[in-house]
Parts: sequence; C-alpha cells; structure tokens
Amino acid sequence: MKKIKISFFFILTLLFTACNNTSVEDVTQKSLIPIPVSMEAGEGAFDLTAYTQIVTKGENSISTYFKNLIAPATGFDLKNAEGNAAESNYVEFEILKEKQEKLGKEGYELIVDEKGIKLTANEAEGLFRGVQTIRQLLPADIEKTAKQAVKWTIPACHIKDYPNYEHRGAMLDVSRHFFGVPDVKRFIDLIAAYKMNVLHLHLADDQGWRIEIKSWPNLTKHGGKTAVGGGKGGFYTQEDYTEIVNYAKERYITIIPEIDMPGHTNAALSSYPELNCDGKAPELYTGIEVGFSSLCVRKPITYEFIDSVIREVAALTPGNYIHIGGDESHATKKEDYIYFIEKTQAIVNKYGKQMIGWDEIVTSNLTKNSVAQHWATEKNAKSAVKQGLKIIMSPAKRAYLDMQYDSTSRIGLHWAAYVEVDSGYLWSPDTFVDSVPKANILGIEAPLWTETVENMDDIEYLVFPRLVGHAEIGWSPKDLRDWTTYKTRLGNHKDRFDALGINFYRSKLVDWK
Ligand code: TNX
Repeated sequence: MKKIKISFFFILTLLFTACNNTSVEDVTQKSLIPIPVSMEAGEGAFDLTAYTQIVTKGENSISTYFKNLIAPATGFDLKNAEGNAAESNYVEFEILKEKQEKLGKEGYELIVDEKGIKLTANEAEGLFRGVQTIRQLLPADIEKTAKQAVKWTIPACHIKDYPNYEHRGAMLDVSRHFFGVPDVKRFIDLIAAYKMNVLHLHLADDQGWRIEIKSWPNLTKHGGKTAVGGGKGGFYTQEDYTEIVNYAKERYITIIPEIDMPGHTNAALSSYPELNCDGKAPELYTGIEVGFSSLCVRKPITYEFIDSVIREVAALTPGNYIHIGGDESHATKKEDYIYFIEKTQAIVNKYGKQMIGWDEIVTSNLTKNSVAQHWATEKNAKSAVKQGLKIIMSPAKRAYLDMQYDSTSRIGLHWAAYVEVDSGYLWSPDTFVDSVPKANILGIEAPLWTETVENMDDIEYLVFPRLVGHAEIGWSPKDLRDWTTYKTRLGNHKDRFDALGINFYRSKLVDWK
C-alpha cells in the first residue's frame, strides 16, 4: 500500500512540474489594457534578474525611469551595460534614428526573447508608453512597494503599438473639493499606467478658486477658503502648480488648466466686488447648485481680470491649451455670453494658447484652433463640426466618472445616468453622436466632478475601474475592443489594483481574479 502511495505522489509531482513548464503564460494571456494594436507570442521567456544590464540608444532618460519603477519590488539596482552593449540579459531602450511613421509620437515596438527586452520608439514618449506595457507583462507584484520573492519572468513576444486618439485624458475637479499636490501626483501616476496623456484640472468654480494669481491675490486668499459642504478648501501656490506640471511632464502628461467662466464664478465674484454688475460681492458658496453666477460681461474691468488670469496661468503652463469652461452660464444673457466667449478667446490666443471650452461655446463665433468639449448637447457637437472645430468627447452618460455605478453607489450623482462598468466601456467616440466623424475628434476625456468626493479613497472608488476602460477606448483600435474579452482582462487586473493600493469598485459584472 505504501509503495503505491509513493509512486502515485511521484506521478502527481511529475505531472505538476510538466504542466508548470509548458504553461509559461504566453503574451496573449497577459490581459494587457489598453490592448495593443498587434501582439504575437514568441518562444520561451525572459527573466529579469539583478544582473540584467541596461542599454540606452539615443538621447532619453527612460532607462532611469524604468530602473526606479522596478527597484522597490525587485530590490534590483540595475547597472548600465559596459560600453552600452550586451550579448544577453539586457533591457534596451532605443530612440530610432530612422523614424517609423506608423508609430508616431507615442507608439513603440517591443521585442522580448530569452536574451532580453528591446523597446524602440521614435521619441522618448513612445518608450514611456512602452514601459507601461512591460509593467503589465511582469507579475503584478512589480507594483508593490516592498521587496517581493518573485521570479520576474516576461513571456517572449513582439508588440507593435500606437494610440487611436491623440488626446486621452481625465479631469479632476479640485474646486468643489480641494485635493493637495500628493493626491494629484498619485492621480497622475495612476492614469499614466494606462497610457493616458492629459490631465485637465478644473481650477475655479463657484465653491472655490484654487490657483494663486499674483496680480489678484484675493482670489485664493478669500475665494480659496471654502469647499462644498463648508470644508476648509485650499489652493495651489504657483510653485505647487509648477510642481504638478513638472511631475506630469516627466510622465508625458500635459496639464490643461481650466478657469470656468463666465458662469461658475461665485468664488471670484465674492473675492472682488468690482467684478459684479452691482459692485457688491456675494457670500462664499458651499452648496452644489449650478448656473446662478456670472461675471459682469459688459464691464471693462472683467477683461482686465481675465487678461491677468490667463497671462499668469499661460506662463505657468507649457501645454498648448487653456480651458475657459463656458458651461451652464444660465445667469448670463445669450448675447452677452457670445460676446464674452469671443473676447476671451482673443485673450487666450494673445498669450499663445488654444482655447478649449465645454460644448456651449460653439454658440459663439470660434477660430479654427479652438476646441469644443462635448458633454451634453448633441446639437452643439454637430455645430462644432460645421465650424470645422476639433472635439473632445466626454459624454456625461458614458464618460462622467462622478456618475453613480447604480442606485446603491455610496457617492456620486446620477443626473445623466447610472454608469456601470460595461456602459462606461461600450461606446465609441466616433459613432456616439451621428455626423461627428473621427476626423473631428481629438480624443476622449473622463471628468471627475467632486461635489460628493472628499478624499483619495472616494476618488479611486469612482475612477477605478471605469477610467481603465476609457483609456482603452482612447488608445486601442475599435475592432480590437470587445466587452467580453475586456471584462476578463479587467478582472485579471485586480492583483495590480491591490498591489497599487487602489480602492476600486468591485463591479458584479466583472469576475475579479
Ligand atoms: C455638470 S459638466 C457640470 C458641472 C457639475 C457636473 C456634475 C459641466 C460642464 N458642468 O459643473 O459638476 O455636472 O456632474
């Protein structure tokens, strides 16, 4: 009897090891999000070890970023290869001398075999996006902050990848509730991991002014004091804002600052009586109503104010765009609104920037370089196309991160819809509004309004996992996007979310592995 038992276990062990050897996960099972344009499995796998050498070709600092990224979990301090060349056990980052047109600014090619990893791109930005793919090819433990006893194996593969849309972003409303620099940095890191390239900051609204303007200091001194519900508010000094801009830049993310005007301006109106038509400053506001405030459109001082604000914000912002809001100006007369938007557009252009505004701005006469952000009114999106403008797609019914998942969600609003994870994923920017073709679409943005959002845990609960789907909509070609395969891949990201400490919503539609 004993003999039989031993041989039985022996066979079991043999079987187990055999299975284990043949089941080195191939790249197509790796649950990459966003799904790459093309990927093929190769033979075998590569093991990243303490002796892996770094090779850098062409001017770029991505190797340093990569070394720092993997250091905490692996405990490795990777060295550069002697003479910048290695026969085996290498990770190579190369900027192509001969550009590959298909890859554009952000695309990359990744080849992994038993000898090493080769990542190539036209620009450092492409290498950065490629590193996000390498991250997902490594075991999820790579995201942990303490050293893990794990074999860092990557399946052999050949990936060629580039984005479908040039603008792939998220918006954070720091006005309704204020979030400090560390929170914004974490937000940036999380969106960068899914290859987003824009962070739009909603910096001023009725409930709080959040960016220091040196020539109008009361905006933050007084107008920054409050938040929804009467909380303490806060603001970014110009140094804080620059720190955010630079942190984002290192992750190839462009900051788009928004100063919402002429409505959504109670914080400014309360800070400077002269901006009001009656010369009287209203009280600060901590409720969540919209559409009651307006700058005094026909007063010259209003444009002195806007000129100063745009001048200072533009000087601090390296990106091309300044967002001027323009939504829900129900307290502004229609003809005043049109007059206001056209004057403000000229100021934005004067400081060398392109204007973005919510879709209502198309009721004015816009220059071709202005961009409309579609959130609600299809007629406005169509009229933007007629004016030859580019559009950012943020339809509230699908892309608003502040919408509740369902009626039981602990925070969020539902005026546009309940947006479960499938609904947030199952749409396409180029077919969502008919007669708004792809040629007019700059990309996609997922806004998080923060009336009900008070801390980082709240942010993560509403943002994850929906933003991951928006990232795939923005990056991956339409014919590769599919809910059934997506939800399986998403379920497999649970370990990564956990390793990153993300407080994500456990949607019942997803099988969280
Ligand atoms: C509408 S979307 C707004 C915001 C609110 C949001 C809440 C848009 C351009 N305006 O002021 O925060 O709804 O979901």
